[in-house]
Amino acid sequence: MNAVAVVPGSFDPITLGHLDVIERAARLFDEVRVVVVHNPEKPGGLFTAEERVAVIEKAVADAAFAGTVTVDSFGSGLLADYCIRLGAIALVKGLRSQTDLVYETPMAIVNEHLAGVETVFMLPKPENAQVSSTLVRQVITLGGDVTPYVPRAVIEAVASR
Ligand code: COD
Repeated sequence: MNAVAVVPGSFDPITLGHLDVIERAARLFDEVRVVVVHNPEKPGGLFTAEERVAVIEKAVADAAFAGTVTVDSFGSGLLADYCIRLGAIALVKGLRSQTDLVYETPMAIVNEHLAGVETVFMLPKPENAQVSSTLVRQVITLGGDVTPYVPRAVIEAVASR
């Protein structure tokens, strides 16, 4: 069996916390599809969906696990349907806090119900536990250095603006 997992997120922008989850998913599954999903609770954004995909592709290519990871974007519709179309058996998500757990639990239950897709939760490494795209966007907008929190591809994308 070719075990395929989906790692969904807003990824605006991808952080070292996200990249760690993607790398660990790539160790567990034969194929990993990272999907930029439009989150209606997070309108606007620093990067467009196309820019986020390009930055993730660059960050993954720079990493050793690039071979089994592909990147896509998904504008509207159910993530469960996307998983069915892809033949994915699992969603992989990061769980940093009780807030994440409260947000993710109903979605995990519904996705299992709609598509038979399991949600695998990964706890962050301690150094990434407080890292969020929201924090990174704030620091970028205010002209600060986000090098400790993001892959080099994000730094390059910010510099090229
Ligand atoms: N370390 C580890 N994990 C992290 C870190 C970190 N530092 N930062 C974020 N994460 C995890 C998050 O907990 C999340 O699991 C994932 O990475 C993505 O995070 P974000 O912030 O980029 O993306 P979100 O939280 O805006 O993405 C939410 C989704 C769009 C994935 C979510 O809303 C979803 O699954 N939507 C599906 C839409 C759908 O089908 N709805 C129907 C009901 S289920």
